[in-house]
Amino acid sequence: MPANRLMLPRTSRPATGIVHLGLGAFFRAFGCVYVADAMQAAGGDWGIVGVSLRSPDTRDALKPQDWAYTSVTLTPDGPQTRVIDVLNDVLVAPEDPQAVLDAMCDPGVRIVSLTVTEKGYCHNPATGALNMGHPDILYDLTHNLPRSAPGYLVRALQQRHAAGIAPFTVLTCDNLPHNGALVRGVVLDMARRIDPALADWIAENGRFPATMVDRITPATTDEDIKTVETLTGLHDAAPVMHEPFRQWAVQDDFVNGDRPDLAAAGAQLVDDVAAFEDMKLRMLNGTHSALAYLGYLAGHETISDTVADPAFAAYVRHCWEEIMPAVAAPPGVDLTDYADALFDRYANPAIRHRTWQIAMDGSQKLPQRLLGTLRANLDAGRDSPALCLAVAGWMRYVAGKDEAGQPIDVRDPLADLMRDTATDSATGTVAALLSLDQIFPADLAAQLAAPVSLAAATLWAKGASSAVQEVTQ
Ligand code: CS2
Repeated sequence: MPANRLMLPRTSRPATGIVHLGLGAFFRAFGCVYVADAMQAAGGDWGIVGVSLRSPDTRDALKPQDWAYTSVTLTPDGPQTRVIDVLNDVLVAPEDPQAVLDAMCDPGVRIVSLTVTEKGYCHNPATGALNMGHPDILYDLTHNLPRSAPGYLVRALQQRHAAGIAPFTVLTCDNLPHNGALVRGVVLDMARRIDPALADWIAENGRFPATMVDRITPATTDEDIKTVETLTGLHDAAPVMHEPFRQWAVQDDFVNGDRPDLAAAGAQLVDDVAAFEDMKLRMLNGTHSALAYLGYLAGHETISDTVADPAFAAYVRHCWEEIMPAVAAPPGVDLTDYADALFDRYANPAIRHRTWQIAMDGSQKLPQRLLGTLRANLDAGRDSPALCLAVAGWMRYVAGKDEAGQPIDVRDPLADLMRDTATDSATGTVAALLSLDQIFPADLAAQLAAPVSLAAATLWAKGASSAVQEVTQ
């Protein structure tokens, strides 16, 4: 007999206070859980309307469940389930952009949060500025019904301005450096091109707090859906699977100070997020990407498989030795303890986080994950052979063929360009990819040429497993 569908009897629900753009597994495993905890601890009308910017899948899966879903905490000792019930609706932007703008213009909505991935900000990864060559940005500048996330923010703020409603706080939750300032810059640039008075109003009244978000959340698989059915006896078409760990550092800068009581839910409300952000992007995401490219090339399917290989376990620890001098620890944090905890998180065998998933969109990720650290080390005269090997691993990966000569399914906005730019040789590929100025500023490319070529020569000649061993010797 098929299991019953997950469905909670709901008598009353909190009014909507948040519209979230980019309702993927991560935000449902992270932001929605914090908001649920905050409302449980301290109340408030912070129900969430989720928006999918592309596909209807999440909406279609959650609608028959009245928007409730199961959050599964994957501990090494077994899973724990909990139903999360903070969504009031899910909209699919391309189906009805006006409905999304209407939701964002509801005066009860005081926060618009985002997890739209790095590329969703339509910026130049090397500079952080709005990419004026982006087709969605060009479209959104001349149309009232937008396509891009920055377009939705600007057009909704424009409508609120015209209607005399205060702006919402823009709460970015993506892994970008100085993410608050970055989204503010992109929004102001776009607004200024539409109406300078609108840009002035946003600059004066809008708020764009920076955040550091952290919870490992692999994409949900069909097998996960079956596991949840076995655990709970109920069919949930869109559960989220995640690690026990979570950390949210939020700059406490909201329009009218209006926000859920995130501190009651365990978030850190701070004046300056930069140190948290740098530490997490460089120590976690930097090594995640390093393990993703090199682990994939060595034939490892997940991060836990990768660090179960002693050569990679030694390699990732070596990477942290190179990264730590380039990170200023946030108050009260010991970076060595942080690295040890990261290793345990990566090794959690219950988390099946595919190297292929993390390898996506590297052109948008490399600058904040690896290149900032490399620049800091170069400036200080420190060598970083393990991190240069990570960059070489990314190059080999995006060149599009694995070590057996089989094609790699590279997902990246620059995938075609990178594959066409790469050559058959290590030297040619390194030179060609370093010349992409969307990723590598020219001065950094010049400094990286020699050490990355050295790493690439070993990687191409001997393969990823041997290369990671050699670099740690
Ligand atoms: C990962 C992140 O997919 C990726 O690129 O590095 O999603 C990572 O799992 C999270 O940032 C952890 O908080």
